[in-house]
Amino acid sequence: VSELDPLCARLVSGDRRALARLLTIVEDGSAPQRRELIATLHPSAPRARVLGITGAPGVGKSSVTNALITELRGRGHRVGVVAVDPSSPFSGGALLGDRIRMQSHHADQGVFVRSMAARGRLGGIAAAAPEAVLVLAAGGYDVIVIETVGVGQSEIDVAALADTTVLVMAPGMGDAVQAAKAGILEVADVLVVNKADQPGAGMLESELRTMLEVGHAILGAASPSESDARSAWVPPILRTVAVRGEGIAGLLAAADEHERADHGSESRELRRARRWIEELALSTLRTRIGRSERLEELAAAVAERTLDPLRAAQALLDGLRAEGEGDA
Ligand SMILES: Nc1nc2c(ncn2[C@@H]2O[C@H](COP(=O)(O)OP(=O)(O)OP(=O)(O)O)[C@@H](O)[C@H]2O)c(=O)[nH]1
Ligand SMILES: [Mg+2]
Repeated sequence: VSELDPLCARLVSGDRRALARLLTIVEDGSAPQRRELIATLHPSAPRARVLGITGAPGVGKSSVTNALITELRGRGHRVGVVAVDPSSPFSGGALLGDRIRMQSHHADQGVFVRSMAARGRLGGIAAAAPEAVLVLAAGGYDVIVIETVGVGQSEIDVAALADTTVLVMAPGMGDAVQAAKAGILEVADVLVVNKADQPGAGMLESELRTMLEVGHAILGAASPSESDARSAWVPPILRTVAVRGEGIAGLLAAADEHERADHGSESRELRRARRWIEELALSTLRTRIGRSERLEELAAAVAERTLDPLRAAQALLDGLRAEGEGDA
């Protein structure tokens, strides 16, 4: 009998130490119990609402999250927070999450904050985050906030998972231009100009407004099918002073509205499931390719031009398929 069943039972009954241990299994994607854990929790875990909070370093994501927790607790929700650190290979000690934890919700049993390393496992946050959401939901947390720092892939991954993605910016950091360049603006459902008590908030807001208009025009023309569901939704731009809780009720109201409005041709749940399977399959493939000795042989042949790269890739895939199953 596995040690997992009692742990899962404790998780469901609200045991925070069990929750922490199960999240570690998920974070370390290679843990042998992970597959069984997911299989055990998946059929019956409640569906949780997922809010993504993204933005450049220091713009106030944790402060916004902290204020959001207060708001959500006021509505009676139990809130799980996953703070993703894309730069660190280990979640270890005093990272983002701990910074929140040390603030107002330290002693609140209805709040659980966890830091997680994006590079801790293959597939990064795209692979780990949906599993963390599953574990937290099974533990009774019905709203899950995922905070990601930086500008890049991790934000796009989180946007794919979240019901609503909030992009936080702050004046005086050239964020709008950066975000637009990185393609972040198009995955954001709500834009927040935080630190609105600082000079330059108005300028950032109008800069954003312009970029949104331009971006929408280009996006709408370039890929009408993909943007179908989203194109109807125009991301609102809100001002907050997170450290004082100002504008946070409005932010949550905007997220609510987005969730009600986001009626694409297919459900969020379906999109999420597709993406989840895809990511698992891809990381399995990457692992197997990484382990394959065949790659070296094929690379040598391609380098010497005795084999063309298309045939080499085909041979690699054929070889992997023959190697068997059970790595996802
Ligand atoms: N003046 C002002 N300062 C703020 C506001 N929100 C956050 N800050 C400050 O900005 C700094 C960074 O805030 P965090 O919430 O840690 O920002 P973050 O985006 O989570 O930072 P990282 O996780 O390190 O990327 C802190 O010193 C906050 O006190 C605000 O609305 N106004
Ligand atoms: Mg933070």
